[in-house]
Amino acid sequence: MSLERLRELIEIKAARLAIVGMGYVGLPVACAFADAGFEVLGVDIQAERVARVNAGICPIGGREPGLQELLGKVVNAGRLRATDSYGGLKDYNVVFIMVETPVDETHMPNYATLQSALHSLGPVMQPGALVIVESTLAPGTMDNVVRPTLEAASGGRAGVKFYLGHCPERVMPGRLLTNLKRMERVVGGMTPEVAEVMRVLYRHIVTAPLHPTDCLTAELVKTTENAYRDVQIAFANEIALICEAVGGDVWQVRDLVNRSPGRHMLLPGAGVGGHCIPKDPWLLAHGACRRVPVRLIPAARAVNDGMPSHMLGLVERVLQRLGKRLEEASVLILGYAYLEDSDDTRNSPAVVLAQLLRQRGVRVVIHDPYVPGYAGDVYALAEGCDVAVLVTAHSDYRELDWKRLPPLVDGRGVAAHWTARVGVGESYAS
Ligand code: SAJ
Repeated sequence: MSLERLRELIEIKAARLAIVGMGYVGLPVACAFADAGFEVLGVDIQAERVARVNAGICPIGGREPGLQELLGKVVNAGRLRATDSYGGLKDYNVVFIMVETPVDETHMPNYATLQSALHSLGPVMQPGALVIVESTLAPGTMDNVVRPTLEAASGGRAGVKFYLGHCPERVMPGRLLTNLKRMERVVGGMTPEVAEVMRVLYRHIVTAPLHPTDCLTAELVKTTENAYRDVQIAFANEIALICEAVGGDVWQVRDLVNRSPGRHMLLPGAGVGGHCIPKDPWLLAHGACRRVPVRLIPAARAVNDGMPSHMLGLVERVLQRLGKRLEEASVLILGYAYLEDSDDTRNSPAVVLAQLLRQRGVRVVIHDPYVPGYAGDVYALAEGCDVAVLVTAHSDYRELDWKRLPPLVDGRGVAAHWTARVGVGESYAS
């Protein structure tokens, strides 16, 4: 099929769309395109996830406003169905790839899932199909990994047998559908003509501006925007450590700094979690291919990754004042998710802190109103605990009666009554 013909089919919503990966990125996109009027096939290797989608039951956790309703609507309308087989993809004009692209313990990209999807797609792909990768990629991956893998698997060449594009996702747990519709997107095409077809396609579900560009730029934008945020957070954390060391209060310092034009210091905290920020800077650094001395990105990662152990230090100092050794203490962690008002615990600093405490023999009690298994009466859980540590500033915690809790180490500067606070250190007043 020619690109022109594909564009015509897309414009009248007659193009058939397939989405590989029915996770927190793929599922909302599948629902949005189906709701826009396209016939959509979801592909996922997890049979249980496929069954839930076909039953109209949302397979991803968390509070995602509107997603369950939309899924039920489009499945009942027969516009979205799911399968664990790639075989049907020969009938689909556009194939989105939305699978995980993690980094390993040496911070190298792990593209095993991506390559597996490409190897499965290649042999069955419709001639002239447009393949769009939304997964976050190290700069250069589309040209050096995706293209050659798909050419080998399909026996054809990019631009002849298929077309390639990269439109990095910009999802946010808790706001999947809203972000999808309202956030600007970079649509990177292997050629300007492909980028234009992608723009026409995404216009069906995105109301915000769409920015056509090339694949490399799209890879750079996504990894840069998250590396930028990681460095910003690391700066706030380093200022917090300095303030503690010299007896300052980072929360007051931050407030006054941000009154200076053009300053937007972010929030110090107990660490940086989630599915994007801890990973994407490493993808960007990898893309630099050691051609430049990447120093700031690893340094920022080290600062942020060091915050859970800094919190351990604050806990230890409070316990010392109470005359308690770590190994005989009980500590209550407030907030296990990585993000306030979320149930997502991926790469959560609280998980790291709990491990560090347990390694030192501490009895750890965890409360989190959003994470299944950790909700419940926080005051009851606090019984018998020597110290509480606020790691994630869930809205629910802003109403706590702190006097009913043990001495608090406040990891986000939000508690009204605390004994130690990140960016301040110990308070001898309380
Ligand atoms: N964090 C801080 N201080 C801050 C901001 C965040 O310590 O000032 C911590 C959070 O507690 C969390 C981690 O960093 O543990 C990540 O928080 P986040 O607000 O960046 O939320 P994420 O990880 O969901 O990031 C997503 C990203 N979106 C996409 O990748 C599409 C990121 O690019 C967005 O900037 C971010 O949402 C956002 O702005 O909400």
